[in-house]
Amino acid sequence: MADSVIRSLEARAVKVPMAEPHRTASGVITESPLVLVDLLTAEGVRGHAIVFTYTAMALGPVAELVANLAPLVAGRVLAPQAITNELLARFRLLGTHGLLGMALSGIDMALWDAQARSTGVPLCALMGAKPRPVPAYGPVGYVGAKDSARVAEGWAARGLPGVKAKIGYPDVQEDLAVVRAIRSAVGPDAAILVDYNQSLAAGEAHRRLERLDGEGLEWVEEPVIAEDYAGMAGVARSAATPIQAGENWWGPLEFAKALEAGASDLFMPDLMKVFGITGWIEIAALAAARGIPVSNHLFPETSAHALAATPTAHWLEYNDWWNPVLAEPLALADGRATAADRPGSGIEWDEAAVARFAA
Ligand code: SMN
Ligand code: MG
Repeated sequence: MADSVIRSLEARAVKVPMAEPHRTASGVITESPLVLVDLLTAEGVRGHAIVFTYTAMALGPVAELVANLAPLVAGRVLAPQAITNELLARFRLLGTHGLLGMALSGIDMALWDAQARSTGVPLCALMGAKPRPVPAYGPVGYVGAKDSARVAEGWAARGLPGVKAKIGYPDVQEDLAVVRAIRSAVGPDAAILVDYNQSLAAGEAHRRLERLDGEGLEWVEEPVIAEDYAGMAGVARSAATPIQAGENWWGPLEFAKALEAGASDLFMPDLMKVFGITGWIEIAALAAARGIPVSNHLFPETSAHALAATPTAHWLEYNDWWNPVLAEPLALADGRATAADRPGSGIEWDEAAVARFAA
């Protein structure tokens, strides 16, 4: 089969409105600023990917970064892992964390999508796997006990076996009240996960985890600053509840550092921060070697493929924020998410919506 050659790479900026702001202890997401990455091969095959910039302040710069990187990719033979690793090496002096890392990760996801489409297989098949159902949990924002229970009840009514609540209220009593209100709403068998979004100092984290340990939680996520491997490891050692982290670790090397430090019991890479599928594959292998359960952070459509190819796949974080610009969002059935069994990652734009939300 002749090699595919990349013809072009384009970036479009959109702002997708949210039904309601997503509050966390470390800030509020009021809309989804997205860079839509489109790669076209000489054979007319397209690869699509999303970069989520969290704030509109970063939207223009990331879109421009992707556009500025296009000449480094156009004309190249479509070889996702080789291209990503060459681009990472090319930017050693600048450093590949932050906005550049996000742009490179988005390009990587588009490269893998295009390769899967040109091969005529689902993305996970390129990774050696078949689509398979992964248990999914739904998000609950930092909205107090009553509304947290209401939102959790909504996810349970949709058949999801888990919910994740954002906590880190001024007093640990409020954290406990939220957890207990959700438990009353979802019943004894559902999984309750909580997320501090890096909001606690290590000492406070120890104190709060002691109070939470009796609540039967599935995990406590990012209790302290993500880069504080030693602080996180101290909390992980003393807490009975598993510690979860990873959405803010950049690439496989930071997961290796976290592993060496014993920083977390569980891993949850964010495809947009680990250099896409290329980085995820390395992290999945590291986790498999040590038996560390792996979940995703956001990017549900592409993460469903990545998790299908992850030996220690744990939970899929479901999120529907970007569904308005997707022609076929990730489907849920019986509380599980299964990667789209068609060529590529499953990412297809709803072009009318993309035009409507153009930034
Ligand atoms: C989160 C934070 C910010 C935006 C989306 C999601 C959260 C999570 O940390 O784990 O889902
Ligand atoms: Mg989180």
